[in-house]
Amino acid sequence: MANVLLCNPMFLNQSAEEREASSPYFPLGLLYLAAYIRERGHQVAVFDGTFAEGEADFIQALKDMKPDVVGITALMPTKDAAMRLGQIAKEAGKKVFIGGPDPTYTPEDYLEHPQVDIVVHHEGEITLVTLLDLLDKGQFTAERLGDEPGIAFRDEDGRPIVNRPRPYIQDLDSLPFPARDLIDMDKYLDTWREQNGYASLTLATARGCPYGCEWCQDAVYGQTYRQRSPENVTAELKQLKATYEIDRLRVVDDVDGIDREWLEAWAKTAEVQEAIIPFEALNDLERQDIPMLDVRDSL
Ligand code: B12
Ligand code: SF4
Repeated sequence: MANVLLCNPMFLNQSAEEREASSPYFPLGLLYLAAYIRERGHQVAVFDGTFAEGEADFIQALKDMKPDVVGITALMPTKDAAMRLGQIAKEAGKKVFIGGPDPTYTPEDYLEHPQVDIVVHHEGEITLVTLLDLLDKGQFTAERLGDEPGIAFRDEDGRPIVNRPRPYIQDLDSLPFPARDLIDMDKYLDTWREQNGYASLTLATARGCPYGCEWCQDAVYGQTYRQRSPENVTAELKQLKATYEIDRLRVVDDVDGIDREWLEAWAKTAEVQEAIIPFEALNDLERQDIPMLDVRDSL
């Protein structure tokens, strides 16, 4: 089975803007991927730049873990750092995969960087595990990659090929909860507490947005709206309450509060199971009738 190091190239100490925002960004996408590939038998660790000193720590992680594959996530503002880590990994002889919102928008741009072997676009879990399985079976060839949805790669002549997106996962309850045990959660929560007076962590209840605004059309989870069941989300809340000292949740869905029945069912299930944690949504909630409301007003 493959040995994988997943990397978050966001170094807090290199970004004054991020430090000012005082809400260190949990690499939730990487934690979903880590949980998914771990469940399928691959070995995985996360290099989280958030509290690292710098690139020397990444070099050390490569030495300690000796991964076959380095998978890096990227947003527009973290692209340069992602490419630097990719370069270091390539020079150390690793296969380099890159994914996340920005590579999804511009896969060709990422393929212009020779250190990138594969761009994974859109939802990542099934695509990543499929690539790792191909590696394990010795089938990681341009011919085989040509059939694989959800990736962009260079063919044997070095031409960029962007394959069609992979169909989305319909049953989100089938996903394991994010592997939060692979990052230093206490450090995140302490930082939140120090800077904001409360500790908050992120949670996703749904993927996609049905509205399709033009500028956002090719987002990671596309023009779909897939919800976890209220029971599945409540089970995660119970796990979070049992494991961490947290005051709030940040719901990081693409769009919030559009399914009133779902919200009511979630509120009821969480109440029955004594799993309520106040939450705040990222969008400015003006729909003040939503149950378990945004907690900002009450503080
Ligand atoms: C929540 C959120 C925030 C929150 C983060 C809260 C927190 N503390 O965690 C806040 C408000 C802080 C924030 C800030 C910003 N955000 Co924001 N944010 C989001 C949002 C709504 C959800 C992100 C999320 O958690 N997704 C859930 C996880 C599970 O999904 P994921 O990370 O995409 O991972 C999946 C795939 O992408 C893929 N994948 C990801 N990485 C990798 C790596 C590999 C190797 C593989 C194989 C696959 C893979 O697999 C994962 C599982 O399917 C997205 C919209 C969206 N849906 O993408 C915008 C979004 C990511 N944000 C965006 C932007 C621009 C920003 C800011 C730059 C805004 C600003 N000007 O300050 C900052 C940058 C923050 C930073 N640290 O770099 C853009 C990015 C655009 C781009 N081209 O990069 C997005 C896409 C919104 C948009 N539509 O424009 N953001
Ligand atoms: S997430 Fe927001 S911007 Fe994107 S399609 Fe949905 S409503 Fe529009």
